[in-house]
Order: sequence, then structure tokens, then C-alpha cells
Amino acid sequence: MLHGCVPWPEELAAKYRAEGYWTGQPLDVLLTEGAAAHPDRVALVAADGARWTYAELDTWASRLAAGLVAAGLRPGERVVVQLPNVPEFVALFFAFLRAGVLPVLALPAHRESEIVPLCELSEAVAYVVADSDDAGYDYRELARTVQKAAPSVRQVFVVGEPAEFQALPSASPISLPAPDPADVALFLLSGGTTGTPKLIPRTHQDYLYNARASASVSGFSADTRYLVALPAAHNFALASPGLLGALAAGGTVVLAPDPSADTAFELIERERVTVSAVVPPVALLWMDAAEFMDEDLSSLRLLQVGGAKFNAEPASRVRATLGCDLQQVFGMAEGLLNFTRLDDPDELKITTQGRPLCPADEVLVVDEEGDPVAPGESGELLTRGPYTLRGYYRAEQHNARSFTPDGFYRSGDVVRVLPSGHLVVEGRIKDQINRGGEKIPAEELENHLLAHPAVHDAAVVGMPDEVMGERTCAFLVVRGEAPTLREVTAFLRERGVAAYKLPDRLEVLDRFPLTKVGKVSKVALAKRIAG
Ligand code: OOB
Repeated sequence: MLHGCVPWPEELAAKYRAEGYWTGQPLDVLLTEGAAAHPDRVALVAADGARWTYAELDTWASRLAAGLVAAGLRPGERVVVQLPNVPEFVALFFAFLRAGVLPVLALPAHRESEIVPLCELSEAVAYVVADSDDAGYDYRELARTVQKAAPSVRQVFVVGEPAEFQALPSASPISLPAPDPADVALFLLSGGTTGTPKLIPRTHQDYLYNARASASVSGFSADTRYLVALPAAHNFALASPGLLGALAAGGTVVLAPDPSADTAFELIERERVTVSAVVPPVALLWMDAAEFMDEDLSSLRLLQVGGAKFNAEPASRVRATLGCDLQQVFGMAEGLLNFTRLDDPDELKITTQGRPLCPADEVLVVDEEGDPVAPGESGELLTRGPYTLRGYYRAEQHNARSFTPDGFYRSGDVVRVLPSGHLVVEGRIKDQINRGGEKIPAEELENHLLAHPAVHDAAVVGMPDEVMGERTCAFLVVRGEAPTLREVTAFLRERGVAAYKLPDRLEVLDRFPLTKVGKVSKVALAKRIAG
């Protein structure tokens, strides 16, 4: 495995192979098999209606792969990819797999303060962006900053107008060596809890299992028309089952540039979309909009909701408002996926976050001492399995804290297991805010706040919010005059912090409440703001 990654112990690897979860195939078979079996079926539809068959997508990916090689990219090198939901994302994804180049999948919302550390940590040799987004944000401007700050980035490729950079490289297809299925295929970003980003290595065979098994448990088939409403670079929309799962099943992927009801409903009607995946605030938006918008949503059979807790009350209204079934998904880029099953009783679909995807997923619920709780009691979810990472990339010290000595990943999520095996997510012990599915590492935001000249100390906590689940509250102890929220967010933007990480509220205190051992009590702060 790539240096800096933690492999599965051989004993478990042998078990996962023997039980058929790891097939020894490269991830790219998702496309090559489809192109061989049904070349003329539509694989991909862009928002503007442009479409590609499996054969066309396959050829496009091969040409891009040859282009990447001709541009000097070598197997094992890392490239930070930051693209919106455009068809080039899909073709390039497969091109990278073919060239053995490892994409590091950043989100379109990320800015300098996220992208530069990612390039540094991964020693990325290239950076791929779109020219601009719908709001007019120019990613080439970001690329200029990134290239100055991260000298490992030799090349910038641009989808659209390249300016002084390069267009996506393309060349006549060449034959390329097959990658080792046990090695890294791509890097996902962790939601994170610390001041620095964490990269999640996903291997060919673990991610192939992830996509195929999720597709199967979600009932995906050749008739599936999957709307990518969340960012394609996020594990939910990419492979859980997401666009890779739809392709694995021989279905069609439809790309939505944004998850608004206007955009999504038009595409659902036009492309007869059968399934999509959204975060809870988007589900709420769609349910409200369905009451007054008149697009035909009758093709929609299933709405997958995850990324943050979807409460039972709105969950119980999905069928009546959108006319489709609900599947709750509790997943993580680190691996473990839980799904409610299509044949579960409504009660479980509405009140639980599903049960583990794989029979070989090991789930432990432990108390503060790390001891298993009594059945049905709540505690921290620990997990290991055939598609759950064994360590973050180049993060030895952090790994020592994030994993138990026998390799269980400490999720930081507080859950309770029902007799049926379904999990109910009850909370979190990790220092992170989950703002409608978007994850904000508290320490990272606190470090940015501490850089403000008027800030003496900073502590960031979530505050309950009906739509987003939580919003972000920054508690500050200041020197001299307190800055306003507007000043603080302007300061953070100036530092290149992604918009979704900006605090929603500022509270100034004389001093922070402390725990018995003298640490800042976030529990007390969270209680205070909730009140
Ligand atoms: C998904 O992945 P990430 O990596 O953005 O975030 C993972 C974290 C989990 O540890 C948990 O804290 C939270 O997001 N979460 C949920 C949840 N789904 C995720 N909390 C409560 N209820 C849920 N249904 O968010 C992700 C990855 C793949 C599929 C779905 C979601």
C-alpha cells in the first residue's frame, strides 16, 4: 500500500477476500464492465441535457487518462480535484483510476485555507478546477493563490476557460498497467475534528465493494436514474451508492449543479429520475416546495437522506409529500455505512438511521472507559470492517488517538443499537459541528478566530436549529473592543475559510466556563447557547 497508509492486517484481509467482499478487481471495472455489457445505454446526463452512453464515457475516460500520462502525471502521484457536478468530474474520476494517479476529492465550497493544506499534506503535483461557479466565483484566482503557497503543484488543469493554465489533457487512448486492487485508488476528505485536514485513503477493492453493496441494498438496477444533488466529491453522492453505485447497476447518472428544489425538480421531471440522496435540510426544502411546485415527481421512487440526523417527524412525511419511499443513511467518509432496508417496517425507516451494510462490519458501542455498554444503552460507536479505513494518510499521531489498538475506528458518534441491529444516532462526542450535513472541525475554526487581533480566546459549539439541525456559535473572550459577527466573518473570508464554516452567531464572555480539570467546558457553552 502507498507509503503513509495503514494496511488491513493480513488475517482480516484474507477473511474479506475469502468471504467475497474483496474481489481483487480495480475500481475502474465499474465502467469497463458497463461499457462491454451495454455500450449504448445512457450512462451520464449533464444538467444542460448533454448525454453520454457507457461506450462514450469509457472512450472519454481513456482519452483523458492518456492525456494525464502525456502531461507527465505518474502512478501514485496525488492531484487535488475540486469540481462542481459537471460531466468532466465523472470522466476524469475514471481517467485518474486508469492512469493510477490518485485524486484527492475537495469540495467546491473549499477555499484557500482548506485547499493549500490539502495540497501540502498530499504533496499534490496538480490541481484541477472549473473556471468559475454559477455565483461567479473564479477558481482560477484560487489556483493562483494555491500554486504560490504550495510549490508541489506543478500544473493546474481547468474545466472551461483555462486562462494561463491548461485545459484538460486529452490524447489517443494508450494501454496502461492495471493497478493493484489492494492499493489506494482515491482520497476522501474527513469531516475532521482537528486543526489540520485528514485524508482518507480508499482502496480499489474496498471502494468497489462500497459502491456495489450499497447499490444492491438500495435496490439499484438498470432502470435506476440517479440524481446527483449533493457534491459528487462527497462519499454519499459518489459511492454510497451514489453515482458509482448507479453505474455499477447499469443505470443512468443525472447531474444537478445544485440541490435547490427548482433545479432538482426540473431534472427529476425531465429525466424521469428514480432516486436521489440529500442531507436533511434539503429534504425539508423539497418537501415544502413539493406543496406548491407543479413539476411531475411521479418517477421518484426513493429518497435517501443522511449526512446528519433526520428527525422522525419530517421523516414520517416524506411519502405523503414527495410520493416516494425514504431510506435513511448514516455513513462516513471513513467507511462504515448504515442503511434502512427497503423492506424494513415504516417504524424503522422513520425512527432509525439504518443498520450496517456488510455482514463483516464490526460495530461496538462503548462507554467513556472504552468498555462495551449493556445492549440498548447508548455509547460511542467504534467500527472496523472491509471498507473502513485503518488509518488516515500520513497522520501517525492522530491515528494513535482515532483508532483502538485492535484497529477499530473511533467514530465520535453516540448511538444506541436496537434488537434488530438498527442504529439510532443520539449525539456526538467529537469536537465538530454538523451544520446540515456539512462538517466543521471546531479546532480549525478556533485557530482562525484566534488569529484575529481582538480575540484572546475562542470556543466554537453547535446550537440547535430546526432546519439545519445545528448552526455554529463562536464564543469569544476579547481584548479591548469586541468585533461584530460581520467583522469576524469578513476576517475569516479574507483568510480563505469556506463559507459553510463561518459562524452564525457570536457570543462574548468575560471568561469561559471550565471543567473540573480546568479545560474549557464546551458542554456548558452548548447548554448556555441552547438555552
Ligand atoms: C457522511 O459522511 P461524512 O464523512 O461527511 O460525515 C460523517 C459523519 C458521521 O460520523 C456522523 O457524525 C454524521 O456525519 N452523520 C449522521 C448521519 N449520517 C452522517 N448523523 C446522524 N444521522 C445520519 N444519518 O455524512 C455520509 C457518508 C456516506 C453516506 C451518508 C453520509
